Amino acid sequence: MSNESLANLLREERRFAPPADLAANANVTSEAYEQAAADRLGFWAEQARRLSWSTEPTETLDWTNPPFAKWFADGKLNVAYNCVDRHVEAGNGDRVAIHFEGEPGDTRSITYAQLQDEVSKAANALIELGVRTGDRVAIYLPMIPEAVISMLACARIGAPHSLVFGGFSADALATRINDADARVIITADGGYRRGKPSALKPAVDEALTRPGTENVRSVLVVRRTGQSLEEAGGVWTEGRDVWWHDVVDRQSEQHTPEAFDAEHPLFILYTSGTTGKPKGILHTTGGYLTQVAYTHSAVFDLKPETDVFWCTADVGWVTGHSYIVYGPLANGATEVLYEGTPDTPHQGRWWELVQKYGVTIFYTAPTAIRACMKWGDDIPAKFDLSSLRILGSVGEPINPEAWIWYRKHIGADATPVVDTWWQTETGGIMISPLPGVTATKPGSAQIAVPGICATVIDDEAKDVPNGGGGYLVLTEPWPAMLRTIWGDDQRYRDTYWSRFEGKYFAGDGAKKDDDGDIWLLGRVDDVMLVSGHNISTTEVESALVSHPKVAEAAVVGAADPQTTQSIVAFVILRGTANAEDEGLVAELRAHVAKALGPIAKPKRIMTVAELPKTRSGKIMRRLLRDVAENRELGDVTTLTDSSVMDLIQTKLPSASTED
Ligand code: 6R9
Repeated sequence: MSNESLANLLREERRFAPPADLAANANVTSEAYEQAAADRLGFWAEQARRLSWSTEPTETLDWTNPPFAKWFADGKLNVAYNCVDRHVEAGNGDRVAIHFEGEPGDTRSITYAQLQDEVSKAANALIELGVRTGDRVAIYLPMIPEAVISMLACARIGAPHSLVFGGFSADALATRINDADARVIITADGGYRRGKPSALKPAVDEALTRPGTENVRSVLVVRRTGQSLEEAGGVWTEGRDVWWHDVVDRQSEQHTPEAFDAEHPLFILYTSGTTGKPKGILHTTGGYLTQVAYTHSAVFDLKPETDVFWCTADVGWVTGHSYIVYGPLANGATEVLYEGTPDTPHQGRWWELVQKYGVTIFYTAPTAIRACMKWGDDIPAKFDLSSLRILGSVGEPINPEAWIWYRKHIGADATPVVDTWWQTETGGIMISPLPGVTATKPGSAQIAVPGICATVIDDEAKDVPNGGGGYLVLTEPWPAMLRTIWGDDQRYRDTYWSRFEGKYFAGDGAKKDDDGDIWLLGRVDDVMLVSGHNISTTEVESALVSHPKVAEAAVVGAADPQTTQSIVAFVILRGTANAEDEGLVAELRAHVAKALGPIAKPKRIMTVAELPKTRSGKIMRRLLRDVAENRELGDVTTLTDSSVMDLIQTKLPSASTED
């Protein structure tokens, strides 16, 4: 698409109506909004009936002690029973739950009946290792079936899990083990990444030498790569370390799940936050499972008999918890689990897997979509992607250019794209189009899903009118909400509930367009103040990426004596563009000025080869601000690749331009 036609498309605010057949057979119709608006709690009580309870709840929400919510408090259920056993009991034991694809190409398909056996054995093994209801288990695994099995085994015995992403260091692992006071760790010798084995167990060994980790009794180790532990720098500690194949494989396949209170802790998941120690976000059982099951069915229109779902997130992030493990499995879905990176061994690997497994619903992040755009349209074009019927996006604002590319080149210009806004803290999807109902708009997450109350307010906590911008808030409690920060109720209150009385402040900026649809504008900490104007980093980035020579962009505000802040942009060019092209910077500045007005024109633009990102793909603007303000770099430990920053810093003097 030419740049001009894209601009026209956006100017028209073109909407894409739901495909007629999808709308006719959709799981959710527009009535759901009316029903939820008329009786919100009644709506959620009805959604809770999707689950199998051993004691049906009679209470829906207890909000007598805000911000501490209880949902379905007198109900009892077992999460693993809901995600596994009940599907077998319903006669679907032969349905594939997980199509696993290892990075080296090894595969394993696990039916619900097999999953029931595996989860039961792992639960029995954890009990043998002394894990009791309420004990915390840390899970530090690659994307292999044992990660899902371990999570469900923990849920089955009521032991809250704490996943630590396999890319995190020994230090990050130690901090999380310590904070949650974990008793057992489940890990692997390693996993495969970019064509090579990548060790994990040595990081566990190192973490367990740190103070505060003394209560870890056992380390259960999956053999995945078969590498020598000693060569990888680890040690086997007799009496503490045990192999999965020694301990789990010999267990009985029988385990009777016990029902737990709806408010029993299900998991802790740490989010790094910009300052201070990581926050252990606590999620509980009944409300969480209700919302993730409902949203997975409503937002992805899941038909468990025929769909093949694939969420590309890592299980170590909340997206993996809610939309690889708990939502899809509660709904009896068939899904793909892929261990590796999208470009190993070639840049078409994802699309090859879509073709191989006949994936119908695909859920990924904008950063990945932009990477695929950069690699070129011809790559997905080599594969048969005709099975796809719904595409999802999560993790960052998706710029209209990437949205349209995704729909056109992956979705054959026909599949709805659902841009889903939510957070680790919200547990499940909160704002998103519904594929059979909403006419979608490129770049906008649009409206809160039925039963969720979100709005945009100003500094005085007043709703902004259509066309206005401000802070995104949630005005009513929701079933999958975090219950607290593990061990720190006061920090929970202060972080989320103190900025605006009685409202949950998500930390994101947003605007409402003329139709009242919500557009996310990034973290408010990232909003720039230029000569008295608030300018969103997201909007300037989106304008830059709409230029045909730009693949990706990150924008920050740098302190400026004249204008308070000035806009500094870091851009990655598309394959054919030349970084030394003198005219390009001027062209890009003019392009932004045309799209957003002269005030939003970046003062400096630097071309770079890579951008600093967290391991879940979010741009670390804090580090770019350090560069733009010539400061020493702050904490780089959550960066995927710290050499990126060296590269960017060396580029600094030559590539900048002043007004
Ligand atoms: C699920 C997840 C949460 C933050 C959130 C926001 C950003 C996520 C988004 C989005 C715009 C979307 N975010 N989805 N921004 N549009 N569709 O990503 O959780 O890792 O906790 O991050 O991600 O800034 O506040 P988490």
